[in-house]
Amino acid sequence: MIAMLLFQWRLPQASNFAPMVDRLFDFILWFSIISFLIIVVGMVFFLFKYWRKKIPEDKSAYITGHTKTEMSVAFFLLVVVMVIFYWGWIDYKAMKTAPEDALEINVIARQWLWQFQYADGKMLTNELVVPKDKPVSLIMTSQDVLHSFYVPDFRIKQDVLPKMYTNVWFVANKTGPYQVFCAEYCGTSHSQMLAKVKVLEPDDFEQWQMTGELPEGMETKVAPAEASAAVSGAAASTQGEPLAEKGKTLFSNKGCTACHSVTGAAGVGPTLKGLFGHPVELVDGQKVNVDENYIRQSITEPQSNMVKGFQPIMPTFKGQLSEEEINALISFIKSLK
Ligand code: HEC
Ligand SMILES: [Cu+2]
Repeated sequence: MIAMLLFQWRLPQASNFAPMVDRLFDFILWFSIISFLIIVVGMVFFLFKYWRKKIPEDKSAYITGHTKTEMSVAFFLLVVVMVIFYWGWIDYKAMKTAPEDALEINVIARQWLWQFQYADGKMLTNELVVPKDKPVSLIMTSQDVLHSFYVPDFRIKQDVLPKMYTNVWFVANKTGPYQVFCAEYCGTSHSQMLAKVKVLEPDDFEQWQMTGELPEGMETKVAPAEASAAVSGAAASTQGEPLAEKGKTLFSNKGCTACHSVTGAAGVGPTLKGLFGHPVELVDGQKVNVDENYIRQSITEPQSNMVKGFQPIMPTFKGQLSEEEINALISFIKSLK
């Protein structure tokens, strides 16, 4: 037990970010330990060395300050803080920019469960299945309040907000199930808002995508019938049509086709062909890059980012589309290369 504490006090390192985060953590930890020792040992040493009893008559000199020493200590500490800042900034940048070829999965958080929506139409509850050694990018939003997606073994934690998307990515490099927590207090059953990330060998992942079967030891535990998924942290999965297909159907059912072409021809509204990932000029002359958040905002609050050269006639679809449906529409618009 003590040996475990001494040698295994660190959490498992199961993603590309884990060694990175731990290195910086170790640096700060050891710097603090060494500084602490230098200060405390020095203090105790001088305490005994200048004990009054030993030199009864002498009074110590009254020192008002020593600019050189003070400035060099301050400068040294400034350098250390800058090193920590720069180091953290580099790591942070790496954690913020997902590679282009990442597998994208939509995450919808709500009181009190996690839903994972795959491009092929799979929808999992409280269970995220990913391949080993491949970058996975999560595009996350919340249906109600603030949540936070936290996987300690991956060293990732990202707030999940209503009305917008936040992103986190990782490469899981060890197979196995890992615990997901919600790290933002979100109401009564916050502590039950649990999920598992299941990291599979690439072959097993392909197999799972086709058949829905998980390899031995990774099977989903079926929840007792009376416990609903919403409060028990139980997992469930369904297979629907591919996300972009679903989006295409919605696009005509919701009447988007009346104003938007997907072929490149401008209509009452701008064409949505080749929109994603490109800059758009707004009425105020501002140029913005089209990402998931931009499209989401265009659909729910069309007048908040008016495209230059068009009239403010797009009706708002706020409250008329579920998070799943907005994800599907975005997936469809993304596919219009
Ligand atoms: C009545 C016509 C109309 C309908 C219906 C309509 N839109 Fe629009 N839409 C517009 C106009 C006009 C603009 C450009 C002005 C603006 O930004 O609001 C626009 C802008 C957009 C943009 C930003 C385009 C860009 O080039 O930046 C997106 C994305 C969008 N609409 C998606 C949709 C979706 C999805 C639907 C269906 C759920 C829809 N629209 C329904 C008229 C419409
Ligand atoms: Cu939560």
